[in-house]
Amino acid sequence: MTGERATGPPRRDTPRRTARAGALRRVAAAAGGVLAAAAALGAAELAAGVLGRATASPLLAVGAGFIDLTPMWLKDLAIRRFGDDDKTVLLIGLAAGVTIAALVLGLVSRRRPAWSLAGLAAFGAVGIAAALTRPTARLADAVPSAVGALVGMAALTLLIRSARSAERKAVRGPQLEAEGLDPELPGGPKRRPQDERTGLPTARRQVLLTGAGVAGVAAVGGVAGRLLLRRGDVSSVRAGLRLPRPAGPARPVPAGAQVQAPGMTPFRTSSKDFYRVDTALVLPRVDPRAWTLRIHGMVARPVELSFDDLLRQALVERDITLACVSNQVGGDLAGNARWLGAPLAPLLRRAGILGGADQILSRSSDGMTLSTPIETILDGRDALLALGMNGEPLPIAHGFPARMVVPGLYGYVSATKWVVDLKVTRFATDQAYWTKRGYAPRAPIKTFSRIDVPKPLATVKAGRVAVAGTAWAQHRGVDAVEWQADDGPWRPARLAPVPGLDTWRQWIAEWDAAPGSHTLRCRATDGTGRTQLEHRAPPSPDGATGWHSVVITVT
Ligand SMILES: Nc1nc2c(c(=O)[nH]1)N[C@H]1C(S)=C(S)[C@@H](COP(=O)(O)O)O[C@H]1N2
Ligand SMILES: [Mo]
Repeated sequence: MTGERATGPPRRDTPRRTARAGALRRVAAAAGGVLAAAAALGAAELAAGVLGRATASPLLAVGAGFIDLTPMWLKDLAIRRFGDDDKTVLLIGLAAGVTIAALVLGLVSRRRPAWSLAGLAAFGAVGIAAALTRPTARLADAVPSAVGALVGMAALTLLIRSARSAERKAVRGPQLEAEGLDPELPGGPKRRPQDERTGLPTARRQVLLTGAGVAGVAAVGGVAGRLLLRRGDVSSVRAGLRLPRPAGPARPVPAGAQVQAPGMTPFRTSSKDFYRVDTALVLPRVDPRAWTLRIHGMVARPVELSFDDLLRQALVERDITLACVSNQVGGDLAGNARWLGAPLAPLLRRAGILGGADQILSRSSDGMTLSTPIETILDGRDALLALGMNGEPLPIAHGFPARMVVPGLYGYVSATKWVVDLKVTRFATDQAYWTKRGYAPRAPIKTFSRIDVPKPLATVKAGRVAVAGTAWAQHRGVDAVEWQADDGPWRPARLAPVPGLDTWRQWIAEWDAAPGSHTLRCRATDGTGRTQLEHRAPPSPDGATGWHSVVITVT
């Protein structure tokens, strides 16, 4: 019964109780920092949703800025360690950093509320700077971070105030209550009716209510913002698209293109297994009804193409293997798909290329730029403006509604996803994104071969063992693959047939394996007679070299 304590002797705070109360207050303060930060991010998300600008959401803008500033070695490391999950890892890291900063701000807010408010304002400024320096930024993109910072500051102020008043009451309350006075009535302590003095002390309840309110703002803002951002979703538009039949069908893939060995890589990569490499933290959602491709720069007649115009071109279907410059010796950042698209050469010729131009600087809807030598588009190879992949519209992650595909060049100098702009220019005039970060401006794919089976560190039975793998030298073709066990002689592998020069090529050999530990090696020779380099070089600046080897155990 509360009445009993009210008439008892005034409660004296023991040192232990004081220590416990202090710890509790610090925890509450730290939690307040996290709640205020959550409210800030939730409000910012809502503002981004209202604006329909995912790239202006502070976490995503800062993450994207981070990607742009990431040095080469770290980017290669991230791709090597995390592959397609590199962006998830980045976002988790960012969220962890924000949480720690928020805890610190909360703790600081107990003694120095002005500092913690200034801290929130500083985070807002970082968000604004990140959003405004995106290549596709508009002035309005500053709004989400600004709104977030203001809401966060307001939330933190409320939380500090309610905590302070609770602390004051915790000190004065017991004495006043002992005298039968209510410390929490407005206008100072007054006597209050006995029946109201029940339940949780109202001061602490008020802190909890404020905290819950702030958490509510965070959750509602975050969820509503996410829902609003889905307005821009183009999956249903994509699902409703019917692709025209190609005027130029693909050459049939020869029956033996797939070598028969358990665990072997499929000759055609399904779209869902196709590697993905790009800098997009938020996938661009480009509506084909609003999409246009501009061809301009050093041309006689600038061209603007709509998606309907693209569908009306004489489309061709081609099997082409893409490869990433970040692929390491033995790596799997490559995939072979059947692309449907319009040949790029006639489109460029329609615009009329002026003398002196040697580069196509392509640009995506998210502001990425890639440099492609003009001669590789005009020399008769199947350089495509692709809109279909493996019989379907391009998946959103692979460039919907349109991307470039140029056989023989690494992706970063040819395979522009979500492409919206082609500028005819010169290498001396314009530098693309990765060139500014130390990669070569031109990068033909280097001859590559790898052993797919047996897998590294596998254990196999002595006797006849199938050794098989994949080799590529797009647009030059693979003319030979040799393999070697330990330091034995180099022996030719059997090459599988291919539909043309632009896909990878599988190979297989039979090995009479004796018990023990063995090293298998392979190397390919391309259509110009040049053999893959033995020398190990890293992916930057223009693609890795070196012979692939695997160590296995034979029992
Ligand atoms: N818009 C855009 N296009 C891009 C990139 C990018 O970051 N943004 N990355 C390029 C790189 S480095 C590669 S290897 C290929 C990968 O294409 P994929 O993801 O469809 O396999 O896309 C290229 N096109
Ligand atoms: Mo790449």
